[in-house]
Amino acid sequence: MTGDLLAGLMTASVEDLADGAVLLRGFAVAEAPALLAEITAIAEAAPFRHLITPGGFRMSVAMTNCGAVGWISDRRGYRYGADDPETGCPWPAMSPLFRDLAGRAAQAAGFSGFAPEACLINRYAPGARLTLHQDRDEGNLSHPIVSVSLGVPATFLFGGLDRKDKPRRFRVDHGDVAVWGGPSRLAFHGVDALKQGHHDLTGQLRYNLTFRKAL
Ligand code: MD3
Ligand code: FE
Repeated sequence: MTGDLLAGLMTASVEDLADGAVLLRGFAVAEAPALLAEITAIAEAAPFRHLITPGGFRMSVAMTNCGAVGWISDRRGYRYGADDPETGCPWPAMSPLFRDLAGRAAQAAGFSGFAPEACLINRYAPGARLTLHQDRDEGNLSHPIVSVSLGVPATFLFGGLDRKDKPRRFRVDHGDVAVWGGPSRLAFHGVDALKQGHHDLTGQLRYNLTFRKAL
C-alpha cells in the first residue's frame, strides 16, 4: 500500500454498504476546500443548470460536468456528450486533483486503475432530491462509480437490483466518499430531499461529485 493511500485511510473509516459498495468516511475532508474552489471555477465556464428529464420534468438538483464527456438529460433522453449544450463548448477539463482523488478512493475500495472520463457535479439546495434510479448510461459497467459528498449532510437511499427492493438509508457527511462497483454497480439508489442546514464551506448547499468511467 502506498504512503498517501495509507495516510488517506488513517483519517477515514471504511464501512461496507453491500457487496462491492464501500463508504470511506472523511476520505476527502482535507481536499474539500480545493475541490470547492475548483467547482466554482468549473461553474464559471459551465454554469449549474436544472436539466429536463425525458418525461419533461425539471430536475430539482442543479448539475454541471467536467471531463472529456459530461452527463446530460433532455427530452431526447440521457447520454454523455463532449460539449455543454448550453454553451456549445467542451466541458471544462478534469483536474489532476479530481482525477487522483477518484483513483485513490477506488483503489482504497479495491478497484485498480480507475481512470474516469466524466465527473458529474450535483448541487443540492434545501428540498432538492434524486429519486431512485440506476446509473446505466456508461459504456463500461465493469468500473465503479466514485461519489464525493461536500457541504450539508444528506441521506443516501441504497436499494437493490430490483426497483421494488426496499432501500436502506444512510447519512453522508462532508468529505465522505462512496465507491459503488461489482455486484452493486447497477443497484437502485437516490438521495432524500436535502434538509435545511449549514456548512461553513458551502452555506446551505450540498455538492456531490460523481466520477464515472463513461466511455
Ligand atoms: C449506488 N448522485 O448523480 S452517487 C447521480 O449524491 C447520483 O448526488 C448521488 O446518484 C448524489 O447519479 C451520489 C450515489 C450513487 C451513485 C452510483 C451508484 C449510488 C450508487 C451506483 C450503484 C449503486
Ligand atoms: Fe446515480
